[in-house]
Amino acid sequence: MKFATKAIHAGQEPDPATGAIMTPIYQTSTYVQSSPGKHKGYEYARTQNPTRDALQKCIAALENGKHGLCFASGMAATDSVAKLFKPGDEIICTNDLYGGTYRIFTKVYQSYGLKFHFTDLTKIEEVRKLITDKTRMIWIETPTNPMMRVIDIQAISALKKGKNILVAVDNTFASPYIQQPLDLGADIVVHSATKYLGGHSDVVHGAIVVNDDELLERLAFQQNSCGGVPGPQDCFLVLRGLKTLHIRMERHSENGEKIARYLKNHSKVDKVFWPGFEDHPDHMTAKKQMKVYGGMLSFTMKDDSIKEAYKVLEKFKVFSLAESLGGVESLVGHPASMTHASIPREERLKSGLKDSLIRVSVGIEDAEDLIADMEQALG
Ligand code: P1T
Repeated sequence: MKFATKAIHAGQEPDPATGAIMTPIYQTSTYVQSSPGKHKGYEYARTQNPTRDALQKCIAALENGKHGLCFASGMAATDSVAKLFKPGDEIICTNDLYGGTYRIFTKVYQSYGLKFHFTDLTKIEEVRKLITDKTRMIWIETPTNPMMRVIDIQAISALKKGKNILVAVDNTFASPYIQQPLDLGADIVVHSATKYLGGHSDVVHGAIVVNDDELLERLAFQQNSCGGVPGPQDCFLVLRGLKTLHIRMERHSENGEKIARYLKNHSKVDKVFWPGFEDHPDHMTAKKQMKVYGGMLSFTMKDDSIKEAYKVLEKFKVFSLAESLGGVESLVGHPASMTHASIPREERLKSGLKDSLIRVSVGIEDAEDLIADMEQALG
């Protein structure tokens, strides 16, 4: 089946009890047993829930993967991946990434004995030098949050050949409509489904997709043992969001391109970071692995002061100033004081995240209205 058909049908049969076309919200914590251990495949809702099952199958199908697992948030999904490792294990990780991921790695898992190397994953030879016999995972986020660097998933995945290393890709910024990391050699895909998968800024949710049966077993064990599972209502909302993912991503990308090109020609703007530009440092990688370039971008101002950034951010009327991204509505954010405040300033500057950087999640409104709002905010 092609993507658009899978987005609407994968994992979803009319409800066997009633024929309901849409997967019901199975709002139950437990299931009846006719005799101890004798049941219809469902015992307790932390372990299984039919609404969650449908969603897990649908996300897996969209990622061209075999198995999906859903979590209460993107961070709960990342947490389950980190729990695969033991003290002494080393993880190589992109140095430009969501602040919350940096925080859980450095403030939670470092104290449990995992060692993290944050580095520029676009420099493949530098990554190769960091690999030791203790390396167990390479963590990719691409495009990166918020500098919009694009990491070559295939080239990084080639580095693990013959070694006991997993490659995990946080596919939140792209969504499976734009890129499918498992097809490029990755072992694990992670999502903050709060973003494009849900698509309407009305749910916090996470997901993992893998192909390997043993890896699924280990992750499902974490999911059930630690219990960071989503409720059935939230699964329903993400399942509904997925049905329009392909259409939304096309419009996010079209609008993203229009805003990026508008900003590039603006006299007050210094640099615009959007992977569709031919002069973007990773454009060739983006062209190779991304179907379209998406609706995320960031930019710096010629007046590189935090005051100037705040002045612009306070003026938006159609764009809302808020954390998060990937919803139908356009958002702007200030990473240094919002989503990436948990990364020390000197670390942020290493990946180019200046104090004046503004991040934009371009929604699917009319592009003319969005450009007019940019114009008045920058003016
Ligand atoms: O918020 P949550 O669903 O737990 O997802 C965390 C997360 C994981 N990975 C990436 C790439 C993310 O961007 C996020 C969350 N990010 C924001 C809230 C943000 O505004 O960047």
